[in-house]
Amino acid sequence: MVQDEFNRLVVVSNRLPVALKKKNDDWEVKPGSGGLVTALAPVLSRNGGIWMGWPGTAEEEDVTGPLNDFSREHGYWLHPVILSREDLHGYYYGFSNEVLWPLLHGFHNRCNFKLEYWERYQKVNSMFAGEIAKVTEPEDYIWVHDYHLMLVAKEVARNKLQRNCGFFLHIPFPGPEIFLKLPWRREILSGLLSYDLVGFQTIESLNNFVSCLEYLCFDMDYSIDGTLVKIKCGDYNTKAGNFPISIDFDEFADKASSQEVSQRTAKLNLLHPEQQIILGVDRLDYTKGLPQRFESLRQALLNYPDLRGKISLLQLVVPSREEVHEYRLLKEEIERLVGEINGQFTEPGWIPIHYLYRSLPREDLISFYMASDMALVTPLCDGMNLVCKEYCVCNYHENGVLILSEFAGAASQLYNDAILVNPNCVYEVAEAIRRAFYIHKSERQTRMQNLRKVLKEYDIHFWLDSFLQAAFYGKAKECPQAEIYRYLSKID
Ligand code: GDG
Repeated sequence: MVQDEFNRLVVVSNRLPVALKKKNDDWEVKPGSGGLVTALAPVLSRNGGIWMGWPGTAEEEDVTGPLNDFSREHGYWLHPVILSREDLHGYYYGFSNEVLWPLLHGFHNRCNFKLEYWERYQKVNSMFAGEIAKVTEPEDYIWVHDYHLMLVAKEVARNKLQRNCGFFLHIPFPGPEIFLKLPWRREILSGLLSYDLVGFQTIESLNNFVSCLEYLCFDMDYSIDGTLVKIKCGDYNTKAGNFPISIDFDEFADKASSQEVSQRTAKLNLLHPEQQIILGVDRLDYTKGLPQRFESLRQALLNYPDLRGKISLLQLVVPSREEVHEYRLLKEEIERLVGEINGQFTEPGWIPIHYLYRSLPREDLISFYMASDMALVTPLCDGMNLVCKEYCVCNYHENGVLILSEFAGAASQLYNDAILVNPNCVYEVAEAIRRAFYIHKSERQTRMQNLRKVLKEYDIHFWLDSFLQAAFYGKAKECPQAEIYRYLSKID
């Protein structure tokens, strides 16, 4: 078993997988509910592993006690990395969210390449490496997550620490035409090359990474070894692979069929039995293509008057990065569009867009998934997108349709049975909405059955095993994934 190959698993991410809330003078520690925690927790607790990250609290707060209580109860250790306000400003809001997030999603015009951000990013990555030095041993496996921490392995090596370190990028990696805009492109690439294994969501991101190396490292050499790429670049030797992340199929399917969720779904179904509900669920972010989605709905209602009164978009937007001016502007734009479209089309008894700006309890979210006739998942760029996977897994009645952006990583797995769209083209998305509305019951069922089959086989546990097998045996598990642009690029 691959988990016998290392002593403890040490997961390193920007945030700890818990939410801390102060109640009077006591701290309440609630476990995170994401799929990542569900998959990693059993491996972590097997040998008293560690999860390292920022606890989300102010530097002057001492949260060691409550975190230790949580650790004892759950069988793995939460190790806080304390960040000052200046650290957060430069490393998190600055370099991570104003440089790497837009750049890696292909929005280089939105980047704010401030030198002070870069300096703080290096400092905080070095702090994380310092914490690794304090609490880990050479036999541990260090698994670093996401774009906030690309330099950690390099810093670990700089400290002359022998550690086996892997990295997984949750967001896309762009091609050289975008990545080369970054003033610190060489440093970021050498940071990634310092890991023993670098994992991406899709083959495209993996190829883009290799292409960037080819541009910037003149002595770069690589070979394909089964499912992995072996890379040699100067003194760096590493492996890279594609590992599409997913969700816990059984957990979502069980919740969806629970009595509590069924009751909530039944209530929602009663509200508009004569209408088809189109569901959108997204964090507030410019990568998610929300304005374009609303324009597509407008186009559908203009082009196909037969849909008026028969479809409604139920759009949940989850607040995110509200401190950032750009995100506040996006919220205003979204709310203006919702008002405009509702003003344009609403009739007595029917409203085209139901808009919610908040986070919902997981059970409510699942009942939304179940009560919807189609999901409209149209990001302009997305590493994977778990919402579309959750929608399909919860749809065990197999009567929903998935309309999915070709720019979501998930399209590389779900391309055959989702209706794929280019989210930049409002006419195409409008036509897809009409198509989904009229799609025959039996076709809905076949498509959803196929989607759920893929998701059952390649779930979060598959992802975890595949990554660890690549790390320890040099071989990732086979997981069929299309290179989506090749698939779509048949020119007639
Ligand atoms: C990054 C990458 C990649 C949403 N609303 C509520 C709620 N959610 C949960 C969903 C889902 C998650 O948030 C969103 O995940 P996504 O994958 O769609 O998007 P990002 O947050 O941008 O995640 C992405 C992912 O990392 C994993 O690698 O797929 O590409 O950008 O799980 O269920 N949960 C609750 N209430 C809500 O209102 N409880």
